[in-house]
Amino acid sequence: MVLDEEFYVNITEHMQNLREEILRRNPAEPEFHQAVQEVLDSLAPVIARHPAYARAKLMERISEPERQIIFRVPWVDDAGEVHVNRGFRVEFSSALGPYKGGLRFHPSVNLSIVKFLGFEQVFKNALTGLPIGGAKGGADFDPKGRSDNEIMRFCQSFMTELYRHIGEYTDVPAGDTGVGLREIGYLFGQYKRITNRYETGALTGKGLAWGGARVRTEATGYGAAYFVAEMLAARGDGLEGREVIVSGSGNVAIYAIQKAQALGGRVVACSDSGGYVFDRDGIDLNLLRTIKEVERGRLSEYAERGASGASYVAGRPVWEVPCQVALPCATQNELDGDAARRLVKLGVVAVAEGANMPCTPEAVRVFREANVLFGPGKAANAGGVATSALEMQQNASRDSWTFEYTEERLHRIMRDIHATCFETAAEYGRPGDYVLGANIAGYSRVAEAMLACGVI
Ligand code: NDP
Ligand code: 2IT
Repeated sequence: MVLDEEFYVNITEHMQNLREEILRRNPAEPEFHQAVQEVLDSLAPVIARHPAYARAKLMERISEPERQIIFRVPWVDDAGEVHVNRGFRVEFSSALGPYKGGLRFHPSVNLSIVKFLGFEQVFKNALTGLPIGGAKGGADFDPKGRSDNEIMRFCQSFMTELYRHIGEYTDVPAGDTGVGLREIGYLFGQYKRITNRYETGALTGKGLAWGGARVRTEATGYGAAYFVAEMLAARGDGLEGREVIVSGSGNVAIYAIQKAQALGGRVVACSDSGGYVFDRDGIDLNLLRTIKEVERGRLSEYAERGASGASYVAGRPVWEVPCQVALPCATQNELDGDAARRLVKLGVVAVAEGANMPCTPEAVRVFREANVLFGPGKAANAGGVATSALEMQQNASRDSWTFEYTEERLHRIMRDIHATCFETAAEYGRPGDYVLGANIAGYSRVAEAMLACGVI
């Protein structure tokens, strides 16, 4: 279809007005603005092809959550002191399935953070091709230094409100930063007790003995490593022999390291909020897992107990370590324009976001201009939620799949997501632009479902 210039001018104006309206109606939410802006920047060509999307005001509707829940979470610490935190669940879109997305416990959590994560989740979940809508939640609770009993009481109080909003067909939370197997266990226990239902499909990321699925723990990190391998393969390249750095040392980082190593990469550094470890012999995954997963310790201990090739650099970001592949797997906006320029200078050829929105818009621009392969989070880290959807399938059929079968499903999903983003970018005249490809492909799936269901 040939489009005249006037039509394009109208679309650009429409997008500009929309952006201003979203900023005006959601003041003081910088992370949400950033996530919306990135999607809007990609959509002009798809709206040009489908004017019905604009007439139906789809983007106006998608950027307004279907429901936002904010609640008080009171709890008592081990010393008997009362604390009050704020809980959130933002149910963004049920166009493709029940609301689905993680819960984050971190002191930085606020409405802007939960909304940016929920908004991203809508498109990410659409990209998986599985029947899941988008949501996110959490609390401004800091689990660091808290005892198991304190964590349990907090989770029970959180679920005492949340339970009325979730369910197998309604909204299915999972983990995110600060919420792992332990927390999901306490949350599931309280849900079960209040509802008197053994409803495994109401939460994902559960333990194997109580309705959990194999590979869910590993899925986000494995998926990110698969995604970067796919991007490299599309350029006739691979991870074999490449030096890799990973930020973070939590759930996503640990399994991104494991799979990157399995695919032949040499992972030489990882980090936490205090600094980074550089290990010229390659990160010792067993040691890292012992410190982080078993002992819940700090990364600084790695160098003290690691082999002679390791050093801990306090107070500095990991992005000063030379590498060809970088996997940011910690948190939003952790890699800025300066860090991106440094990485480009040091020889980076591929970046895939294991975390949600870890690269600032300037960093993404720097990578694009330097022709660095860039996999946005909504594609590269979709393996976690995709495997959550596989957990829901197993729960619905009261089945339990093997590790090998589940991992093969995850691998295929990541290959499909890569192909979808790659082909969509090419189709819209921007070959290699995975940001555009992911946004348009995810948006199109949501848009078609919304059109079919009318104005709701
Ligand atoms: P974890 O809580 O397991 O680990 C988070 C890691 O990131 C920790 O090492 C933490 O260090 C580090 N970190 C957090 N904030 C900062 C910061 N400001 N600067 C440097 N390091 C920081 O979380 P996950 O691994 O589950 O999540 C990491 C990212 O991946 C998040 O963006 C999350 O939204 C995203 N994600 C997670 C999925 C999942 O299935 N878990 C799925 C898809 C995306 P410290 O211990 O010092 O705080
Ligand atoms: O950001 C994410 O995709 C997650 N935290 C996982 C969500 C899920 O429902 O598994």
